Amino acid sequence: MIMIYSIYHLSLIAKDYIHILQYLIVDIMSEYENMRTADIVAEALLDWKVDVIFGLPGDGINGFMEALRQRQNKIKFVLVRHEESAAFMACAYAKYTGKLGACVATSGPGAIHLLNGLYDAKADNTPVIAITGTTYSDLINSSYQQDVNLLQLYSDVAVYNDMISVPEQAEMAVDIACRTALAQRGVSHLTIPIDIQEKKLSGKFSRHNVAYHTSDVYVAETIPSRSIIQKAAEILNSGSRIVILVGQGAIGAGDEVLAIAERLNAPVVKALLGKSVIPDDNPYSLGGLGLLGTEPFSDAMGEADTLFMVGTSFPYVDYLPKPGQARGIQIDIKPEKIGLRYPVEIGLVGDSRLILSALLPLLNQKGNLEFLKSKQEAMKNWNRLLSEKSTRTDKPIKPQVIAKAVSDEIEDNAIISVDCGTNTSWAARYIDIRKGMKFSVSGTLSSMANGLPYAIAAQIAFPERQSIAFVGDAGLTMLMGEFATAVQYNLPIKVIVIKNNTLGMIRWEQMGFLGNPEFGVEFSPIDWVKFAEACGGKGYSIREPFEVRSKLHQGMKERKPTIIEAYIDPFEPPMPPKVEMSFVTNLAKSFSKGQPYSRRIGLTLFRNQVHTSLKNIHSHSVKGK
Ligand SMILES: Cc1ncc(C[n+]2csc(CCOP(=O)(O)OP(=O)(O)O)c2C)c(N)n1
Ligand SMILES: [Mg+2]
Repeated sequence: MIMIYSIYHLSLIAKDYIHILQYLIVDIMSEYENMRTADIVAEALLDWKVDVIFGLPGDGINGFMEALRQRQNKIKFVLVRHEESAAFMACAYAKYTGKLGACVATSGPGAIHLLNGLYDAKADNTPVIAITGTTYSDLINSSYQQDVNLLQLYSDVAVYNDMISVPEQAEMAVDIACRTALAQRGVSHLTIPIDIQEKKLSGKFSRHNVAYHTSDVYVAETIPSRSIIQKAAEILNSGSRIVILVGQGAIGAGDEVLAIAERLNAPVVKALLGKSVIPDDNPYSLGGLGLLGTEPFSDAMGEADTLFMVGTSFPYVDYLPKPGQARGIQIDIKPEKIGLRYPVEIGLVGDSRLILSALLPLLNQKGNLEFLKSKQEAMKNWNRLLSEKSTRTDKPIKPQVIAKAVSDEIEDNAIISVDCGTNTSWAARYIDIRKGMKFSVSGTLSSMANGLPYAIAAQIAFPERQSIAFVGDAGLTMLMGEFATAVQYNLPIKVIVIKNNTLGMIRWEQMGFLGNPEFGVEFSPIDWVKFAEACGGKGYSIREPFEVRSKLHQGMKERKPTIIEAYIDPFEPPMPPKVEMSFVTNLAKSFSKGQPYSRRIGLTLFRNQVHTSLKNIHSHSVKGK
């Protein structure tokens, strides 16, 4: 008993000695000794290769700003005009580079402004770290100036959400935050009280903490066991009408996707976030799906006996094959996404490129080309229809004409950032992705206003490439101040505005989905040329059909940030690939309830119909000759 007692005590004493020893070692070794919390956070972010941080300071975060000022040759601070943009930029930076995105804002209002952009990152599974300030540690929750409970506010958006309350915690907190954001592909949030940002590390770690016990190592590549891949191969080998659906998670695996498509004679459908996975003119591509998609995709989904999803959780399940119709296989980096949208037999968790490479040798070359050929044929017809719509010479100009001209004008390595609205439909269908291009959008959150901040982030990440924002006028208005940011940083982005002075998409939703007359969708116009010039950039206006190509060409060649506004037909409907009867009856209902402009809308629809029919007659007769 006595012996046990004394051993216990000896061990305690030994532990104390180890602790004292640790303090000594820390004293000798500490790279952070006597450093302010703010500096430790900045150093730790650098260890995670954070090289750009987007934000806007305030007194709640000035201590951290000083840390950034002192490290401006290692970490670039980009000053925005609205914190929401900073979060969008961090998200886009991560999407376009594959790195961790970062943003910073002050306590209270600054942190609140970040949220929408952070939700964009959360919704699209994009790793971002947000650093915010919080009021003085001894005044938290006292209704002090800008005292907002940020931990509570960020609890829904963040996968890791913490307050740094002592300098000794700082490095560990950043390590966990960065690793969690990368591992869970989401948002990490660290908030630091004003006084704590200034507080220096004294090395007085708590009894059970050990300095530097966390690291900045991240292991990302994962691949399932061979037996599971084999099972997936068996299902694919037994399918005869296989459709491959790719999303954002397949970006960078385009060659592997195409190799599998060839082996299986399987057409490839692209969710919008995965538009850049394979080129639009590739014979295996059926373009997009959903409301913004193509008609052939819709037929392919209807006929598929096997659905192979790669890196996508495309939300509109009604556009997928009916449950039970097709055997499902899914690749996703996040296990919780497996089986989320479609019942799958096999879920392959891991890196899509690695898994596809492992899968390919296990797949037999299919002989039957019938399914693929029928869809390729349908795609030719679909492309003829798009070509007919994008070569019209009507005035007002059809938005499709603008999108197609942009597509033809952009460089081979362009990065295209698109906003939310009818502009998304035009970009999805008429801007053709070539190999090497990048493309993104606020996908799952479908927020307006992301286009301009995304394009800025893209240009910062890739100064040598062409960065295009294709946006609506309302979306652009929301964060238009960022055009001045582009001017300030000499970023020669090109912003193409679809100018209809309307919340275009909402007009059609109110009429076509609910059968109501439009309400609250029109706004007074902005002269985007004057605005661009007032900011110090360049502006072009396209009003006439004959000047579409020349003005675009001129605008794209500018070395300054440039806005090209295109006056388009505000009544051109963004039609789904297959028009449902309910859409037509709702439209009629909205007309009967007093929809304004019903005559013009009716006429536009009628003319579109006549135009297509005439073209069809014409092309048939030409074919017949
Ligand atoms: C932040 C935000 N607010 C509202 C919406 C709903 N919404 C979706 S599209 C749209 C209209 C967008 O108008 P505009 O940017 O002019 O594009 P257009 O449809 O005219 O091409 C609105 C209000 C949204 N998606 N995001
Ligand atoms: Mg608009």
